Amino acid sequence: MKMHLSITVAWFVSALLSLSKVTQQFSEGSTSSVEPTSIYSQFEQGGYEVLQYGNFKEFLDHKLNISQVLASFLVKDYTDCAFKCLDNIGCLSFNFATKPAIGTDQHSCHLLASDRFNHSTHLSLCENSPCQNGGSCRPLYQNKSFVCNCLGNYFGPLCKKVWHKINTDPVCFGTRDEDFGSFEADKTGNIHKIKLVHISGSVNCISDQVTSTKWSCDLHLNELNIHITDQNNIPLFPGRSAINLNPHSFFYQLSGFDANSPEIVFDSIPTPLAVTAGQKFRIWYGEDLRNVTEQDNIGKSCADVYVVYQIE
Ligand SMILES: [Ca+2]
Ligand SMILES: [Ca+2]
Repeated sequence: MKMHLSITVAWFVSALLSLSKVTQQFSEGSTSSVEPTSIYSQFEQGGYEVLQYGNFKEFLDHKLNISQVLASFLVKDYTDCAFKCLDNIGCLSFNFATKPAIGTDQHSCHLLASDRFNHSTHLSLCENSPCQNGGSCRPLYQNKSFVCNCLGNYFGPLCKKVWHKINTDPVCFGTRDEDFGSFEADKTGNIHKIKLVHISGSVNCISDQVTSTKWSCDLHLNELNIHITDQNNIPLFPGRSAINLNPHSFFYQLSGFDANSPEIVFDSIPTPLAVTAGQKFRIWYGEDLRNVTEQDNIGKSCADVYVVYQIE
């Protein structure tokens, strides 16, 4: 008696990446509690790079009795049959003979238009909608994981964390004569990230500027000069270490940000900052805080303040 494997694959085509004229096609596998086997092929088609994926679940010693055979082949091995299925858009499963056909060293491969699950469910790394708060999920078949593309102020691996805006009116700060901006915590908690989102205006540490900046100075385009302090002007973000690097004028570098970044984020906070509702904070231009060469400064910038409370 001839023994068969019934190999089931359910798949569909999704995900178009229009950037750089790259198209990706994914096929997704059938439902199973068993770790499926992944297979993919990559080729050029009409100037596009095409990537096809299938997740296969084997049922040993079993032939799926489906009358609609899409195509039949003699193939070298199981993998060849899987690729034939991948290449056939109607193929949802296949029967593969475990022993070679009589008189040959090749195996029978039948592509099928259905599967043992009636393709009513599909196994996808994104099937259970792991991304929260409206985030979209993109499967990464090669390492059996996924990434979430989060909406709005949500972030984190599952879009569960949220940037929380704590100011109502824009917080504006000048560059000289103690012209700091003020905001206050809207609830009690531990802040472990804070970001400033630029709304309007510009600041500079020289009056004859060539380039206006949101957070710094014409002469320091790769640096920032913004400091968040408490009411006693004790620097909190980026904190003491940045100031110690440049005790003269309080310019500092922040990885990933520069003088004209749309927003700046302080997230390397060694200890979360415990705050109480109503506690007041200040945003300073560094030269104004330090009282050094501030009389030639010009401008004013306005920002929104977002934080992540640790309880979220
Ligand atoms: Ca100055
Ligand atoms: Ca000052």
